[in-house]
Amino acid sequence: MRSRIFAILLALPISAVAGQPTMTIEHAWSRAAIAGREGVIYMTITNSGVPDSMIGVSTPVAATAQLHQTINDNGVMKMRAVPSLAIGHDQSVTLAPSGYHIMLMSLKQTLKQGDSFPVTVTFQKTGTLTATVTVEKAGATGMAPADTSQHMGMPVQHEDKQRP
Ligand SMILES: [Cu+2]
Repeated sequence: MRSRIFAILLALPISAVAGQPTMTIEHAWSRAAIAGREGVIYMTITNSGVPDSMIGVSTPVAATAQLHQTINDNGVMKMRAVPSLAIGHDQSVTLAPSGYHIMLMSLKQTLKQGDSFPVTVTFQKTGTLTATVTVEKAGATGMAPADTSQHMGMPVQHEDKQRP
């Protein structure tokens, strides 16, 4: 009896002892992109547990995945890598165009509209969480039906690429 209880406790991540999962990922989506190029993932993360931080991300479809933030630097949209993203108790954070996003560098495969692939997000306290990403069409904004021309034409630069 004692060993059985012990085994059950071992099988549960600490955050799940209370019952419900405390960190959830919803509406994880990407855009169609070509192998070798860059891709992107957006999602909504909701935290019903203790304050936590997203500290890492990985996916089998890209050599490197990084959390990025798009910033407006005197009218020029730029992207920069950010080491972590804090998500408070009962807080929901949406990674969306023009804000936070997961940047995929050197895609290992072409992402076609309708495809899906896994992404694993690491949180400081909750640990890892894997979600399924759905590939939408190139230029998709994640908002139903929207004019994408403005986003498409926006000059977006990687800050790190401008430095020697
Ligand atoms: Cu980026």
